[in-house]
Amino acid sequence: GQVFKLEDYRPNDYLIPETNLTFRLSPQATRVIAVLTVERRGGVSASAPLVLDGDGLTLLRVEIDGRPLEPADYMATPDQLTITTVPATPRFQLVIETEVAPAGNETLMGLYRSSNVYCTQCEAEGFRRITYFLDRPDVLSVYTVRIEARRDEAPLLLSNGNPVESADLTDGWHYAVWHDPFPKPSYLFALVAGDLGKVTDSFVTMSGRKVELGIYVEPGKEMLAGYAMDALKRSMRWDEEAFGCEYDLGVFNIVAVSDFNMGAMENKGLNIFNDKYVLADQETATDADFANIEAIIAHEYFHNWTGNRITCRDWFQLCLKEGLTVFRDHEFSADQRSRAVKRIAEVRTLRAHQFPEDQGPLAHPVRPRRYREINNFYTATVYEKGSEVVRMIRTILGDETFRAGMNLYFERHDGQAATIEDFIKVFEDASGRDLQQFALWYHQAGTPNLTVSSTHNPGSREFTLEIEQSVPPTPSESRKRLMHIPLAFGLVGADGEPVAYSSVEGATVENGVIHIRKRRHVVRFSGVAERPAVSLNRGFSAPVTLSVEQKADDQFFLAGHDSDAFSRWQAFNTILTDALIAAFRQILGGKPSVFASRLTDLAGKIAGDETLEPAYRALALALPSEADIARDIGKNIDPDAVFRSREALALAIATANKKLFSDLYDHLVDDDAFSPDAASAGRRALRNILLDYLSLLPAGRELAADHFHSATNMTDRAAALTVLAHRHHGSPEAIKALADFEAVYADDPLVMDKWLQIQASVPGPQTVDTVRALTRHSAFSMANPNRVRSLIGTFSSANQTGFHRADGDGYRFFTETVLEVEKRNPQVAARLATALRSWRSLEPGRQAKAREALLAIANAENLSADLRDIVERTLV
Ligand code: B3K
Ligand code: ZN
Repeated sequence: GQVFKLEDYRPNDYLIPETNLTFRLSPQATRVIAVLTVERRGGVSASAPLVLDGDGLTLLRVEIDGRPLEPADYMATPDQLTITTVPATPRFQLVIETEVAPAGNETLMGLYRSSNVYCTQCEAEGFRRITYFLDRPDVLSVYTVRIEARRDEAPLLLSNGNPVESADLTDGWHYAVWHDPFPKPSYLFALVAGDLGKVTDSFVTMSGRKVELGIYVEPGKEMLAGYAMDALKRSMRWDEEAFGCEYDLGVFNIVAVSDFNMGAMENKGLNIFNDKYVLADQETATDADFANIEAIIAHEYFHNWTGNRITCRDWFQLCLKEGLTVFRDHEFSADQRSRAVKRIAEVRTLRAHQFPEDQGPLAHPVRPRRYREINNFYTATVYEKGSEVVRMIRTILGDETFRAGMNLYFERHDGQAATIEDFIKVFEDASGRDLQQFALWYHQAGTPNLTVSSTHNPGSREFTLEIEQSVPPTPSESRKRLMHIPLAFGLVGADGEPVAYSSVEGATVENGVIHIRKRRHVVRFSGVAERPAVSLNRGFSAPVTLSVEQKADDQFFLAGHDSDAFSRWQAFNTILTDALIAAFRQILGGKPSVFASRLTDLAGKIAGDETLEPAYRALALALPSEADIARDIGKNIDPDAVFRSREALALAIATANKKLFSDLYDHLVDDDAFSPDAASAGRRALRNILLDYLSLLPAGRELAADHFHSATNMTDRAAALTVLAHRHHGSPEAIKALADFEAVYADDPLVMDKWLQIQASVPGPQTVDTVRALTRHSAFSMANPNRVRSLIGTFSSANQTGFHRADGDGYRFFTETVLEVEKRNPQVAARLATALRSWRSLEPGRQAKAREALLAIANAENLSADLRDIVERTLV
């Protein structure tokens, strides 16, 4: 396939300032008439051909300025329309008529049908499946859209912008016209038509304009949209307060559909959502679902300014909108909930998804320079690491200067398609700082590592930190340049208070941040009488790994005393990780795993510490996942030994704290009416993790069964079902709970997704058979991305012992399924295939089998560009 390169960027010869679309909707044959105002850019020769993108299109008519084109004047293929003879005038009108079949479109790109609703997905390159166009983000156009449909089939007709008019036509048809005054790239176009239930509300903006808000859902599900609506209004207010961003149209609509390739899409004025991120109540959604809905509603809404008003020049700049918008939604959630808890959760996610990407064959810079398939670059690196990079800019500049830079960004680039260079420049201009070395965070792949050691000299009262940076080689980038790493730190005295120092040399230290810019810094703090404990990378100020020579005593001290909540959590997490790695080695050596009592004691202390938020305590008690442990071990992974080490530690903690955990569990029972707020969710999270521990002890199975049957919300019910299915697999209690759950929720696909997920993640070699059987269950469908991700995605990316079964059967199932999904939906298949990205860190036996599985995919016939790209990069 073709490789697209950043350095090849050049603007197109033509622009399309106005786009008029008419849709005559019908499931098998929808007519699309595009009336485009085309403009030749200044300086471009009149003989330059106009080359429009298409994808599987059937051309019915093409006219310029009212006259049909002669066959000699154009060339049409399904994937391109080239107009070879273009009028000499600088502007002309081009009419293109195409026909598309939404009903047969299982790729879920372009115009398709989801449960009888017409909807679109155009990012990144889906618009070209609707009509021939300059389908690239730097071509901004003002859209007017007329939708015609049968009123009984589609009483509701929506598109971007504001409604202009609507009326009946003959023969039971009707139409509506929408106009979006803001020029936008084609990837932000959207259309929805169908029979949907509506929830309405309104919002008054900071300048006093009233905005009509609508959330559209499957009829009968209106009562499940209340939380999403509330989150939307809070997002709109927050963006005004935090960033001065005001909404700019008279209406804002959200539509929930059940077949969707990702979470949601920020189309101007008409966000389209995976219904999983809209519909919720206590019966059907967990606290994690509520938090995700809040974050994604906010994320898509925030794109209105960071993405839509200011868009990307080309797809290499994807992080310009995505990294920045993730940063904004993280800040929003931090303000709505607990900042410390949110930060810990973010870092856990980053480490679980971005670190393995950055440390494996699919590593790429936050701003890539090459791609074969852009849809494969909607990655944790672009999104999550992209957000961390924006966070570091704020850390370096300080809140106020950062905000000034953002204001400059909105002022300078509103209405433009911008680049990462533009983004960095606004912060350079706002601060007067040189950010060129810092900009390497956008250009260089790989997770930097900092090696740190310390010495204290009581005689000279000098405390010294030696810090050395290295950036590992990544595919096609063997040599790395030195990065600018803002490392937040604290020196903590024996009383837990910050240790004062009189001066520091060896690095710039500002506001508690050491600026690492060279390979090696020897940072000397003078006037330090006693040896302090060092708290490093406070608040996770930089997305790096640390190799610290630190005494275990210091680690225990910081886990109990660090004033930075994140670092305190980190200290305990490091203790747990170290213990787990040691246990893993003991298991491989055939020895029993033993754990220090001060570790299990500390777990108890944290669990019972009433000065800490319950949500924080729950996060601290959550052991590193099997994948986390494997990543930290790094190579030669035997997933079964990892699993056993984790189970052994869980049992040791539970046994040592039996009485405490059980009292706390009883005490945390909540009789109040359900509320999804962060504090209530935190109490449920703590109680549910205690259940997880207690379930390992005698009578744990009965306790979990009780928890399940007495649950009054989905959070508790799903937590108990997980405990039963995972820890007491095959027991009568587990079998009964799974059956009860299925009986109650059989008609609710989103809840049945949880049922599929819980079973797909049951540890052990037998699960591959369960999953195979579940592919034939009526709750499953190969055509629906949510079902596929719940069953196949969970099994392959969240079940280490099942998927990596020693005989390779997990991989065989995976190969077959990925290829089957691919026939319908290449994008979803390519995403699934990334589950094998860390195959080289497995022990040799599994490694060979994983490689065979990847090769089997690579050698399959008619492989899509999406899947080929992932598999070939993974194998390199
Ligand atoms: N911008 C969309 C993602 C589009 C993915 C295309 N393959 C959702 C988001 O990030 O907000
Ligand atoms: Zn986004």
